[in-house]
Amino acid sequence: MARSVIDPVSRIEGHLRVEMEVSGGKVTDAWVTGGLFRGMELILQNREPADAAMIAQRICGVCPISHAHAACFAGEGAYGITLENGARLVRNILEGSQFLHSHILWFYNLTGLDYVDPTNALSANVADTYDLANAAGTGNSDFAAVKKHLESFIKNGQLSIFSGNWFSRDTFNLPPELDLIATAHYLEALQYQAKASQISGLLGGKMPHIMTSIPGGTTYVPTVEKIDDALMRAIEIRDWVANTLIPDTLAIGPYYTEALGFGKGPGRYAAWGVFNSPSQKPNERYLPAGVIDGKFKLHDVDESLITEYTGHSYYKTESNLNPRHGLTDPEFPEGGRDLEGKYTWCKAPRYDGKPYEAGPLSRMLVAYMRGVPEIVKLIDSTTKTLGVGIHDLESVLGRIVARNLECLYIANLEVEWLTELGKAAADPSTKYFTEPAHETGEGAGMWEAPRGALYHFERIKNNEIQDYQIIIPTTWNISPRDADGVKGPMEQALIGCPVDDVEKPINALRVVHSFDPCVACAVHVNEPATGKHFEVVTNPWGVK
Ligand code: NFE
Repeated sequence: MARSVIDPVSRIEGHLRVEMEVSGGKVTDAWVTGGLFRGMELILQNREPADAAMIAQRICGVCPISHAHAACFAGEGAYGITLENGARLVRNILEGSQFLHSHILWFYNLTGLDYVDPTNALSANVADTYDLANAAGTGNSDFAAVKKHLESFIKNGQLSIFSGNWFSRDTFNLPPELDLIATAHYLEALQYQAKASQISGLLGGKMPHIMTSIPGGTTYVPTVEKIDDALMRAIEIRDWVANTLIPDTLAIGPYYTEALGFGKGPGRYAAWGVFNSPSQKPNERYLPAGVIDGKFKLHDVDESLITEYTGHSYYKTESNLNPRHGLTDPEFPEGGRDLEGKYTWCKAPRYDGKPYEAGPLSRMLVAYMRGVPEIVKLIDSTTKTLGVGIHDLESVLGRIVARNLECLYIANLEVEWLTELGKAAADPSTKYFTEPAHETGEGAGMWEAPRGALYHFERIKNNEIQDYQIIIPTTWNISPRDADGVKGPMEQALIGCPVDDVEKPINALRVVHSFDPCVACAVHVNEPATGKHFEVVTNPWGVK
C-alpha cells in the first residue's frame, strides 16, 4: 500500500488536493479536499435581487453568466414572474457563449495536455501531418510553423506549460503527427475562446461578469448591427467546433480506449436543465432537467430531496438541511485536517440521500433519455463510430465525449438563437422585461453552469434579501463522504484507477480533469463578522 497525492491539482481553478491509497497498481481509497476559502452568501444579505445577479457572478470568472442567470431565476421566482420571449433568447445566447468558451478551454487547454505531448510533436513529419489531418477530417493549420515555434521554445528553455512535468513519454500514446495537430489546435482554441467571450461582451456589456441580465429580463437592446457581429462569431465557432474539435476528439479517443475502463462515478446523474425553450419548463429545456438513479432510471427533479451533509467539512452547521433552510457556519477544526473527520471546505450535497454526478455527462444522458432528437443522434452516431455502448460513457473518456458533443450541440443552437433574435429584434412587439408581481416571496434558480447543476435560492421581504444559498456544480463532484461514509463522486471515480507510479499518477489526474473541477466555485464559506477564520486558512492543512 502506498500513498499518492496530487496537491495542488493544476490546470483547474482554485486549490484542490487529491489524496489516494494505491495498492496493486490501483487506487483503493481517495479523499478530495477543497482548500479554498471564500465568502459570498452573507454579502448578499439585505441587498436587492438585482444586486445578487451582479455580485454572485464574482464567485468565478469562468462561469459568471450561469451565476447571474441562476440568481435572476431565483429573483424571478420570488417576484412571481416568468421571462418574456426576447429576454429568454438573450439569456440563452449569453449562457451559450459562456459554455462555448468554457468547453473549448477545457478540452484543449485544461485536460488536453493529459493526452497530448507537444514535445513529441518535434518528431512529426510535416507532410504526414497534413495527410493525417485530412484523413481525420480535422482542420489544417500551418503545421510547419507551429513545429518551428515549438523548436525555438524548447531551444530557449521556454516550454512553460508544455513542459513534460512529471509525465514521462510512456504515459502518452499519440503518434508525433497527431501531437502536432493537437498542439496547433491548442493554440487555435485560444482564438475561438476569445470569439465566444466577444459574443458575451456584445450582449452582456463585458466579460467576465456581464452587466445586462437582471431579474425580470435583460437590459440589452438588440440591434441588427450587434446581432450580426455576434452571429458572425457564432458561425465561425460552430464551424470550428464541427470541423476541428469534434474530429480531434474522434482522432485522439481511439489511442486512449483504456480511459473507457476507469473513472466511473456513483452512476447517478443530476441535471437541473439549461437553455429555455419557449415553454420555459425545465423538462423541455434544450438540455432538460432530470435525475438518473443508480438503476439508470430517469426521474423528474424534486428540489425537496436535496440536502447537504457537513460532518466531514469545516462547518459547525447542522447536517442534512435542505438548502431552502441551509446555513453556513465555518469552523476549521482545532487539530487541523483529518481524513477520518473533517478534511475539506466543501460540503457534501446529496439527492435523495445519495451522491450524484453533475456536469455535461449528466446533462447528455438525461437529454438522451428524454429523447431530445439531436442528442440521441449525436450520442448514437458517436458511440457507433467509437464501437462502444451508452454505459461506456460512464468513464473518463465518456466525460470527454459528452462535453465535446454538448459543445457542438450548443454551437449549433447559438447560431439558431441569434438568427431568431435577429428576427425578434425587427419586431417592435418583442418584449425583454417583466415587472415584479410582488416583492415578498422566495424562489430557487435551478439552472446549469458548464460544470453542471447550479442552484441559487433567495428569500426576500420588501425586495430585500433575507436568506441566500448556493450549491454549485463542483460541490456535487468533489464532495466528501457523507454520514453513511459514502464517498463523493470524484472520490468514487478515482477508485480502481490504474497508477503505475505513485509519484506520477497521470491516470488519476485524467479522472480529476474529466470533471473539470473549479474550486473557486465549489467552496463557499460565509465570512463571519469577526473575520477570525482567515487566520486558520493561512495553514489549511494544519501542517506544523
Ligand atoms: Ni468556477 Fe462553475 C461552472 C459554477 S463550478 S466554474 O461551471 O457554478 O462547478
